[in-house]
Amino acid sequence: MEKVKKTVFSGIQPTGTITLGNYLGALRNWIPLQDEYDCIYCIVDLHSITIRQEPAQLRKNAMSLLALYLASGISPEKSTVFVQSHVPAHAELAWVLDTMCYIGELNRMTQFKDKSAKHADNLNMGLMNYPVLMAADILLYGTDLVPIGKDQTQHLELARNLAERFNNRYSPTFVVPEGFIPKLGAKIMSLQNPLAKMSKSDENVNGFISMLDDDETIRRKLRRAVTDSGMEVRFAEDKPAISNLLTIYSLCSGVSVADAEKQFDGLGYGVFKDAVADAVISALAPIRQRQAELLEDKQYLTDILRQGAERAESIASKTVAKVYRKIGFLPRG
Ligand code: ATP
Ligand code: LTN
Repeated sequence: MEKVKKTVFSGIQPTGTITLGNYLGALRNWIPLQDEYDCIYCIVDLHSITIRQEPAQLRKNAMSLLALYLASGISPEKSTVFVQSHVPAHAELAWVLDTMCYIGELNRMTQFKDKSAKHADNLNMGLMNYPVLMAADILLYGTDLVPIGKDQTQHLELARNLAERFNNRYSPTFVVPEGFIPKLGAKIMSLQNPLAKMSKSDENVNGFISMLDDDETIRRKLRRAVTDSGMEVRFAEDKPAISNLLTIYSLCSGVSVADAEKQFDGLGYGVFKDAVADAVISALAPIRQRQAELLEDKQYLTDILRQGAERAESIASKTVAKVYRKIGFLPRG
């Protein structure tokens, strides 16, 4: 049966509080897609345990992330919102895809290389298999479009290759997904090092703005943000720090980068940084307030996850059944 609407799938790990980078590069772009697509938005907790997590904190992070999804504008009426570990099909398909993915392919992944260097004391198989589980997430739902930040393009490419490999080896089964990467904001950089990605696991808290930072903290972090030499507010390759702040300003205020350059012409970095702070605060404060309200009603949140898991499972379990049949596993009868 032809699908009426195309399918979107994306997810974020419940590893701490998400940053302005996650918001501008991913979450924010999920919202408008809800009107045009069948959207499935996942809290990818199976992925998060590739790095050690404290159980009580992990539970808390997952609820907090769900509330942030909703506070940012994800509608549980329009979209399917669920937790990855609630739907066993993710782990099941990941196993099948593991047998079709070469060690060399995973060894080349830059995120794997970065994370193994950072967590040398916990070089577990999950860290290496991470992109295969992500491929399973995407392929289970016949996903057409995957909204992600730039750092995930290599993983998406692997998902496409695994889909094609399965389709060629057996018969057409999986949709080969496309990435959806924003033109501006696909890689928000650290406020302390404009050559490194803003990351929620950065040990220098001044490098990132968390979605739950209060107004003062946001302003302080932006005032402390490193800048480039010179004093013009200009978007340029030799000005990575200012270009990053201009990107943040543009996305949070709605003013284009070109207009912002004109607006701050001759005003210097101090005035500019304060304006960036104002823009970020007005973007994040309402989300933060709404998130706190949502977290008051755990029953409401739990109900959303139960419904989401039911909907997701009804699609995903059919895909696994189809895959098992094509592979040649005996039917249960
Ligand atoms: P961690 O720091 O724990 O490795 P992370 O901050 O990279 O995690 P993820 O959960 O891995 O967060 O990513 C969720 C989504 O946010 C992905 O689509 C990813 O591409 C996007 N993303 C992450 N960091 C940035 C960033 N700095 N700029 C733009 N998008 C980002
Ligand atoms: N690996 C992603 C999170 C993720 C994801 C997905 C994103 C897991 N499964 C499926 C899109 C689609 C990351 O951002 N680190």
